[in-house]
Amino acid sequence: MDNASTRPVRALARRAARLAAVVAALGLSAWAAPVGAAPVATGCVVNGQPQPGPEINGTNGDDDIRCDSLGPGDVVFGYDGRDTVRVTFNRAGVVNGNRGADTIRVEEENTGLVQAGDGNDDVVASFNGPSGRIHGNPGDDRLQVLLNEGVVDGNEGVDTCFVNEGTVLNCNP
Ligand SMILES: [Ca+2]
Ligand SMILES: [Ca+2]
Ligand SMILES: [Ca+2]
Repeated sequence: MDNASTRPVRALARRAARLAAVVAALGLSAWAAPVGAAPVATGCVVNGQPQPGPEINGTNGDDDIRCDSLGPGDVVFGYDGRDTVRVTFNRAGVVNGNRGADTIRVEEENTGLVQAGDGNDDVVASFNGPSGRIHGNPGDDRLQVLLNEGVVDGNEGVDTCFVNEGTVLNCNP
């Protein structure tokens, strides 16, 4: 059991080292965005077309939405359909899957709000920070967070949550 319990810690240490390397590569400017700064959505692409933000809009069909980073005031809308939304860093932005069975990935860090919306959604986040909020909303959702310091809420439906730390609400089991 001891070996098993130390394994995630080592994985997290590796991830932290990788995260530090990414932050260093970014020159810290986006990392230390001042309060009240303009939206800083970067690298957002919807179905192959770049979108500048602060609103990143999908369609009522099945969309593929990617963003390198979201900042305060940036909002992603998947709308209807089975959307795939992948965000590397969500720094106080908002990600909405809206209706449909959506797949949402926050690959490095979430300090904003993720709302999967109606439907049976699949959400994975590596790190959910103290201000991070991840909501499954109605439907039978699958929520997975490797390191949670914020809130993960399955809301209505039979939700399956893989979350070890932090606040975990409305998950079964
Ligand atoms: Ca859509
Ligand atoms: Ca959707
Ligand atoms: Ca849902």
